[in-house]
Amino acid sequence: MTAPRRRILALTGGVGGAKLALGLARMPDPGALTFLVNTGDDFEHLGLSICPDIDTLLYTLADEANPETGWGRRNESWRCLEALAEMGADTWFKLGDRDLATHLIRSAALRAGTPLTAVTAQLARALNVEHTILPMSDSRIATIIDTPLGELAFQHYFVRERCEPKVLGVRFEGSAAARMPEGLEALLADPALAGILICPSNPFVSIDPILAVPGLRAALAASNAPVVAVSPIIQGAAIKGPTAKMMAEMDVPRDAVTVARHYGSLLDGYIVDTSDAHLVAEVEALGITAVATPTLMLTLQDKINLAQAALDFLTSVSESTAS
Ligand code: FO1
Repeated sequence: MTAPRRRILALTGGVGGAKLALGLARMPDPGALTFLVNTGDDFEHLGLSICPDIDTLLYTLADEANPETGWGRRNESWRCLEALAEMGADTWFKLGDRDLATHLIRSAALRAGTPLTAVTAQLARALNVEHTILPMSDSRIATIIDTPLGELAFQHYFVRERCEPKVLGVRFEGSAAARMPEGLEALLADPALAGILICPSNPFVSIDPILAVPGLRAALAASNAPVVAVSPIIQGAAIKGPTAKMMAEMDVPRDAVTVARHYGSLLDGYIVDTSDAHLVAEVEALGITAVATPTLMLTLQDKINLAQAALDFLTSVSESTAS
């Protein structure tokens, strides 16, 4: 009898998370990967249902992502956006012509009553993505950012206002009534699940919305598989996006330790960048096993190396908790 395929669950949102996701998928022996993806960024725009983090991951894994931006599709054209501008419509959110195909397919399917999980699986098949992409919920959850301008829906804060307003608070509208996606509980109970990885995504607006789905954080913590996070902060700065700016606005120290403290007891292990190796002891003082390894992902090989290091670390954390 052959052994069941090793399974890994990775929580991700945004471009930083998708980089590690690609590294995992391109390892020589990735096993069966499931990505649990933030949908708090989703919104309705020009009548279309847009799921930016799902699409960033789909396109990245399909080798379809725009290499300059990390979001949207490669070989893109912008004729529709140009026509929208000529007709005086909103163009602050840039939808390319090829990207529009995804939004049209998704919007029609959702309108016909197909759950987001099923539409996402359909899009993954269409783009030849073999790994499983699970939205964090089939229910609608919207990340709302409280700012001096008032409450802003996530894309209005992130893209339209370019993350400039000070963040006074974050809430996840609809999360109290949301349910975990089908299949997640079975995965968490599967003995073949070797580990749970939290990608170096923004903890406050990419990972927290996932953990806010009722029962989800507790289910991850209760799983026999170890939970390991990769720090999105290197030497006090985020590689991309507003993580460090948000930390300054929240008045918390802008370093990798703060992120480990934020995830707290959920974590069995934590990975910091080699340049932050001096923080390992501080993380371990929180009761979390920590390791330092290169986490900056500039090339595909960097991504694969970090994925391999994360899986090796998951194995060693799992062996030390079992002994
Ligand atoms: N990000 C931008 O900064 N500007 C855009 O115009 C923009 C358009 C866009 C279209 C489709 C899509 O799937 C993503 C898009 N993003 C854009 C990225 C996205 O809004 C953010 O990176 C995420 O929501 C943050 O994780």
